[in-house]
Amino acid sequence: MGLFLLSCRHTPRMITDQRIQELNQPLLNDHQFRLSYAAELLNRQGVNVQALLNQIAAFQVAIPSWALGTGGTRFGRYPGGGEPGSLEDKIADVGLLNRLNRSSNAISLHIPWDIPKDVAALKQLLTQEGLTIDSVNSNTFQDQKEQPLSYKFGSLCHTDEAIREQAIQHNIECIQYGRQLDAQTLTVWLADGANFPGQQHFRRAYQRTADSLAAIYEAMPTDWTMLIEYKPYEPFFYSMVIPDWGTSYSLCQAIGQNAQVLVDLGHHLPNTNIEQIVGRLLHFGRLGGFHFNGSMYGDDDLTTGSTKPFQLFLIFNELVDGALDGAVKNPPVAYMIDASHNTKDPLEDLLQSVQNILTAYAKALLVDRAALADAQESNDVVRAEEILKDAFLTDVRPLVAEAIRQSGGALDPIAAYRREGVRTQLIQQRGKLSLATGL
Ligand code: RM4
Ligand code: MN
Ligand code: MN
Repeated sequence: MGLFLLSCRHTPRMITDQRIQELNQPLLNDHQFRLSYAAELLNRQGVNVQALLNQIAAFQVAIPSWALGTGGTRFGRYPGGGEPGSLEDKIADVGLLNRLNRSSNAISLHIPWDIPKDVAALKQLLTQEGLTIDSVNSNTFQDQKEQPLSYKFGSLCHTDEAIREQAIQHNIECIQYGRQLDAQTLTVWLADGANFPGQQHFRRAYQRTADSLAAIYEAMPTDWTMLIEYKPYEPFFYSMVIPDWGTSYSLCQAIGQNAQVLVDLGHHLPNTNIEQIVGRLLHFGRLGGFHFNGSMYGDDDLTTGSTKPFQLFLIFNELVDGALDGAVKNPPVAYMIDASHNTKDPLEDLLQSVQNILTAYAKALLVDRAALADAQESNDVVRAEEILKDAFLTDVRPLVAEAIRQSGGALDPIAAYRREGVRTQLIQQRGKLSLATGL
């Protein structure tokens, strides 16, 4: 009865498994035709197609609770309506995405935007939707109403010990909330930095941050991972305390084995070779997490793979290569989308992102690694590049669609979402003006 009331109070299942099968029906013929062609080509190259499909189907990328509503810029926000007003609504939205694409079975929470209230009911809802909470993210980049001390001049790096302590306690609270919902990862992104030369003592700010992070780490259960995310600029424009992977890495080294670097694709200056950073961190066994998004200039938070699909492929090429290399002792990487949607329907944007991620991953799986290693060893530059291009230019869309279909999802998740008029239904249920917590 409790469950029944819960699903009535919150968004009811708008697309059932059964309905997904019905929506797949008219697409099946064309799909089979395209799939058999793609599979035949791969068979001829000696690829085990079903094993490849299983790998694609197993790949899961978490959805951040803060990306389900409309984002904004400092100039404006254009909400599309029907946004999730509660954590329960957010779970329902991610459940819907996952039913469609079977590849986003976890949610990342941001505290205090998503403080769990009725834990038992939330757990029930998560089970019902087949979801887990993968990570909790602390927020010391905004002052909350009831918060006694301000983070205007920093949090974990602050000159005032009382402010550092408040920020440490907030992170420990995040861990406690996460434990209630069986999460095992704390993600720390610090907005700490300076806007003007001379404002902050670089070495002391670093050391205070390292000490604060060590205190949080001490309070963390031993089976948890702390992910330390870097960002070169924004919200501060002269310097950030953790601006780059080297700083994150050095902090992890100082803190302990369960501290890992988190790479957010938008947190690099233009033209940074991100795939090389990924390779380096894998080599050190310190790549713990990934935030996917699309970036032209900085933390643009656009749809993953929208502008630089080749770069996304090269990144996955490193990840796949690292996973296959027995010499790489990196723990499993936590994958998440970290995006903000100002132009598109957030749910459509997320479906597109997941599709682009799976596509890049599938292409990376197709790289002929033995041939590539051979070309690299013999310095055959042209051949090495052609091997990568060969995989990148393969049309893997029928394979991605088939992997999702075999898991019970939609052959065309965005078409299914539109066909069912999900946004219109959400607006009817939640109203035009409902706003999600988040950025
Ligand atoms: C930051 C960073 C964090 C995210 C916040 C909202 O730029 O990417 O991961 O939690 O934005
Ligand atoms: Mn991020
Ligand atoms: Mn960001």
